Amino acid sequence: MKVLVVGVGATGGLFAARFASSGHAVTVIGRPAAVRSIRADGLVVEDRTRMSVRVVAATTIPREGPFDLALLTVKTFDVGRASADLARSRPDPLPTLLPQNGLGIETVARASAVDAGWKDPGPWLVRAVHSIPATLLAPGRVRVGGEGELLLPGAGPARVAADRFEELFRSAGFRVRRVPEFEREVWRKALVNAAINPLSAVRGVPNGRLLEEPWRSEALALLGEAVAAAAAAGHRFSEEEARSDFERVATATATNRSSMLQDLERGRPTEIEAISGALLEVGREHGLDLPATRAVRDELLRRTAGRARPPQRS
Ligand code: KPL
Repeated sequence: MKVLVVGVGATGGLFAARFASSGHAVTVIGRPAAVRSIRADGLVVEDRTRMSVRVVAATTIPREGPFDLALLTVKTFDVGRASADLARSRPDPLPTLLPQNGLGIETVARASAVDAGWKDPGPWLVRAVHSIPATLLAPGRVRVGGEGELLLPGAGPARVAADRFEELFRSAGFRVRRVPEFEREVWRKALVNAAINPLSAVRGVPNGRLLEEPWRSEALALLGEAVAAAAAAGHRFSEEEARSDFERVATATATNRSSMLQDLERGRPTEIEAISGALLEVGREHGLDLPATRAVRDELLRRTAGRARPPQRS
């Protein structure tokens, strides 16, 4: 398949490298430093071994050349811009994957694509949830942090487009699961991210350390508040279910530094607003106080001094 990967950070880099090494024709869109490094040395993935694969790299989405599938593997706050850039680059929609953490991603991507000219992107935009940990070592160089899987909608308007992504990811050796009640899975992941990402970032510890005190109690307080916000939004999870999800992900990605910790350490904006900020928004709408979530978000905002941005339309 001809695959366009917009955003070549940890997740985009890993996906693109695995697709290319499975025989797909991959074009990646990234920042100038990543593009320079990929053109010179290939896209490098360090797992148990080190592999370097050749992909086409560019800083802007090419207008020419048909692609079968696109993945927007940019950060939450860049989804609107990337979606608009893609829609401006071709008149007709193509199956486009949105594998970000956080809430409200599809709404932003759809609105930006419509503003940029796509008529009915609904069946083409495929929200995905994944737990495949990766670390960006340097532009164009990624380390795999453990096992994970990709979840795709098993029902709904984007089901047919999701079939194509299932085929692509399976052909590249990823574990894929289709889920009929997909919005619930988006929330399930948001609960885990709400407990792991901001806390691991402000405490500066890898995910597995959150299973130990004193961090465990803090993580469980964040998780409890996220469960309450989810219920207010119509998605019920028992405390036990949410706790076992948190423990499973923290164990499977124990040595991984969460994406938010990586962003904090690299001086980048973080995804705090699409995770904790979105939960606080739900809390406000439903009269719920979420003090632990507010405190960790405020702490992160203090540390990043204006770097965090919510998902926004282009
Ligand atoms: O989604 C993640 C992230 O870091 O953003 C987890 C699953 C917590 C892996 O680190």
